[in-house]
Amino acid sequence: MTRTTCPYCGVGCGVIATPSAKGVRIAGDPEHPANRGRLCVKGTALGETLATGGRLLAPRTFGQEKGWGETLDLIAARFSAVIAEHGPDAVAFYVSGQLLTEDYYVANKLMKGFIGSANIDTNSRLCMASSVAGHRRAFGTDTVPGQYEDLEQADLVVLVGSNLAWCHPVLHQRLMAAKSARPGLKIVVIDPRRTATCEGADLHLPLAPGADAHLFNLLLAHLADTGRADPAFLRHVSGLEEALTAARTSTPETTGLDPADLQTFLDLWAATEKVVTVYSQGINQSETGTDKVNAILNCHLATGRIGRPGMGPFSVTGQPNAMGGREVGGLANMLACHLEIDNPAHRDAVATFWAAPKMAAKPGLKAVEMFRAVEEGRIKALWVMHSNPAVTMPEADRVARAIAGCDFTVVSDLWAETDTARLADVLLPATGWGEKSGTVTNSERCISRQRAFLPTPGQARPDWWALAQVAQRMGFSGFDWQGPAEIFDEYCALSGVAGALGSDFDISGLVGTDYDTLPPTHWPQAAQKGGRFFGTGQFHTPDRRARMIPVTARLPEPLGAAHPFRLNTGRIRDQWHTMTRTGQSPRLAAHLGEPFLELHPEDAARLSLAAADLAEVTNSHGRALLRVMISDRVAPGHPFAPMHWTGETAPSGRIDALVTARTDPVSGQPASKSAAVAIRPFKARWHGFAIARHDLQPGCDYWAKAPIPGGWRAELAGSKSPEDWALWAEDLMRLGPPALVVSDPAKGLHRFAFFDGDRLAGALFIAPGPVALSRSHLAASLGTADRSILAGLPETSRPDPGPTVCACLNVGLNTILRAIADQGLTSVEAIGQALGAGTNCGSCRPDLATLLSRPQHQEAAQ
Ligand SMILES: Nc1nc2c(c(=O)[nH]1)N[C@H]1C(S)=C(S)[C@@H](COP(=O)(O)OP(=O)(O)OC[C@H]3O[C@@H](n4cnc5c(=O)[nH]c(N)nc54)[C@H](O)[C@@H]3O)O[C@H]1N2
Ligand SMILES: Nc1nc2c(c(=O)[nH]1)N[C@H]1C(S)=C(S)[C@@H](COP(=O)(O)OP(=O)(O)OC[C@H]3O[C@@H](n4cnc5c(=O)[nH]c(N)nc54)[C@H](O)[C@@H]3O)O[C@H]1N2
Ligand code: SF4
Ligand SMILES: [Mo]
Repeated sequence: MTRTTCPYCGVGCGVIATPSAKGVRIAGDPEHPANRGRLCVKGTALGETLATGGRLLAPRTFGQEKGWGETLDLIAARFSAVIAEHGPDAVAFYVSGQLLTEDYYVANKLMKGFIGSANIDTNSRLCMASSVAGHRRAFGTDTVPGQYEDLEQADLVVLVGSNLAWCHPVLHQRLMAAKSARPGLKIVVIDPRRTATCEGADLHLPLAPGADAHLFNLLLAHLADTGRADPAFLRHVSGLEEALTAARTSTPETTGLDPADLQTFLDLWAATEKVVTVYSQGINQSETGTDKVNAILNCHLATGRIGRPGMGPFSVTGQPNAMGGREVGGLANMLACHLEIDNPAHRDAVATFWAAPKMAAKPGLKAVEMFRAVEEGRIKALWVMHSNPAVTMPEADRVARAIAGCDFTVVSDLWAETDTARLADVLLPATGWGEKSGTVTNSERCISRQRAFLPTPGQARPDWWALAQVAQRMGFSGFDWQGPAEIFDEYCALSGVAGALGSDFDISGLVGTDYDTLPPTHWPQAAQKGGRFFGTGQFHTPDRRARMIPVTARLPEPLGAAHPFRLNTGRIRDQWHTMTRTGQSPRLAAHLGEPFLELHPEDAARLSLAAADLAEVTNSHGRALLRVMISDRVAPGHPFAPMHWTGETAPSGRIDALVTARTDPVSGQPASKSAAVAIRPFKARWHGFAIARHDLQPGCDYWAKAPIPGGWRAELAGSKSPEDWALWAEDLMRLGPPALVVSDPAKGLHRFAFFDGDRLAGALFIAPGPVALSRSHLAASLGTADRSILAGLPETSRPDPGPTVCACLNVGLNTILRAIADQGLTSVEAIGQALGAGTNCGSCRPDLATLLSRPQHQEAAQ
């Protein structure tokens, strides 16, 4: 049994992993302070994502497997040659908030201290950059003041631009548990969309997209007008008057909110001292993200509601080591340990500590600029590590073309087939979660160990090792660590240097610590009892005062007639980003198995789109085909689509092809939630659904695939019908001729079943409209001797469970709706008792609450 940390979200839950002959048993660590034994569904399913079949197991150079030595020599030589000819700024690293701190440290040291450029940026630019910039403007450093406990101790928790129930599920469960123990704890959700997080909330404010800074400006003015400003705390703060003057330019109409709801919110916030404002991508991923952050911070600073139990602004981090990356200086405009690249004293101190021959003297290119420089040939050698930018960067098609056109690209990943890996000249096989060791820092500044408990597959190597080897081969010294413990030690020592310069990030007390047994450790260590910042001022600005920032709020650019919809994007409960790991689990794919467009009923009617039709979404730089899901949870004109599908899983569902590359001017963070798009029905001649024992590689206009137990399922559609459906089916299935065929060409209906002996090995269903058959029933037939399959309906003895709601116990929507109706269930607990749903990890409890509150839900065939 090994204690480690979950590799997904920034909650940073402790996991106990126990490998056995049957696979790895995963449990929540009862001793970890973040989760105390809880896990969400993604954490629970970790054991299902550790198979090494299909992994990249050896380095590949221009498509050929090569040894590590030769490959590392090549990388060092190519990077050195580019630097010699074009200077250090002609190379770049694009890294990730999922790297371990030790990997990050090495990448940063190599680029900023030895190559002499700061062209290292991270996917955190797409994620946390606006929070970082907002913190630095207000506090002087990128310091998160609070901790998780504050959500439990507050009397009001405001969740703004955060779908906490789906994206930080264990923290959300902690909040809900606190609320049920103390119903006086109020929760307000501010999100244009009515998300699962709204289920447990007292108030949902469906504000106009991008209007957050207006809302918090109105709040600031209201706080001042109702005498809530705290004169004692304001001695530690400057800029109140200027911030108020700017705030008073915002008007209630700009928020699009019901005036009574708006007033309720203003009064509640004003009257509640213990208030925590949690914010995430609805705030950060915006052209005005930094201003939105400061508009929130202003309200906490004016009232002194910061750094004390149960109060403060709280930017929750997305990735497992987003916070660690910020601490270690992973962004192009930062140095390690909260030191600043623009500050000569900071630069000199780090250069001396590293014995760096060529310290970068200016900030490097931020993600969007970096890929533009790649496109324009200014960057000639690029190393992408632990990220899939060909999918997740805005204007993703353009980014993919830029990477393909780069003179020399290295990609370190677990897989050779990701959309980005396919474009690389050199592929390096990385060790993954469970195979490697290091540390991560979660949203509340808790440093936790990830520990290896699996053998290293093939020739995979940790990311830090590949970086250190290249550094040595480029002739640099100071990269000869024997393992992550030594790197961590060096990093802790560097933080002592930073501490001496006044940085708050000083973990030098951990120098020489027993790395193997390092327990979850909050910093600042000195504040073990409190673990919070700024309760008594002491900001990291020259005058030690926080700065309130005047925010002149701006709404996003109005939409033009050509692209009249504003596309919101984000996450779904059971998938992680580009699904390279979660996408292997049938259990996780059962929740939402296809890219979709959540569209308001009025928009759908206007566009003549019915539920389950395909919509074609376009703008000047992208196109996507998405399954229509009609729902009044989104506002008219403001549809939502998930970010998870890729060239591997649904090539026409890559949503970032449509996302705008416009960025916040301060943070450089792109506005991933507000692309202007046009929508029209996709005129499919035929729709299809397939199941097969083997991976499917359909070649039609639209397809999306997902794993099912013992095989794959795929949704299909095309604008042209093949001449011979039987041949097409054979080509798709690669299982010989079909054993059963049902065909009615006049109606456009064709069904084929393929058997291996008496076992069903594949089936294809073609119809002129969306295929209305029970997906779960068909998936369950794979591998059985069921020859009634082409009827496509569940046998009466086996009612169709419908799409999965509870992924842990595999309970479907129809089963739950029937039980609610038949047994008169009225609470989430009662559903749990009747069906087990929601009783394991609890991630689906908000979804169960939705079903209870909306009994008019139709049974669904999925
Ligand atoms: N299941 C799952 N969990 C994850 C991840 C995952 O891939 N899957 N990824 C992790 C990562 S890296 C991150 S960064 C976090 C992200 O966690 P969140 O930020 O909570 O997730 P998102 O779905 O990106 O967006 C949050 C909400 O912002 C809303 N929004 C859009 N525009 C606006 C606006 O103008 N104002 C306001 N107030 N809200 C708006 C959206 O409707 C959406 O519900 O999740 C982490 N957790
Ligand atoms: N439209 C839209 N786009 C978005 C967002 C959004 O809300 N909307 N959110 C943005 C945000 S907040 C984020 S954080 C990004 C996330 O975007 P990415 O980081 O690009 O997405 P991932 O799928 O997490 O990519 C991680 C890659 O690392 C690989 N990998 C896994 N383990 C290891 C390892 O140990 N070592 C190495 N070297 N590789 C490994 C995985 O196989 C995968 O290919 O997406 C951003 N893009
Ligand atoms: S909430 Fe879920 S995904 Fe996030 S760290 Fe915990 S178990 Fe992992
Ligand atoms: Mo993120």
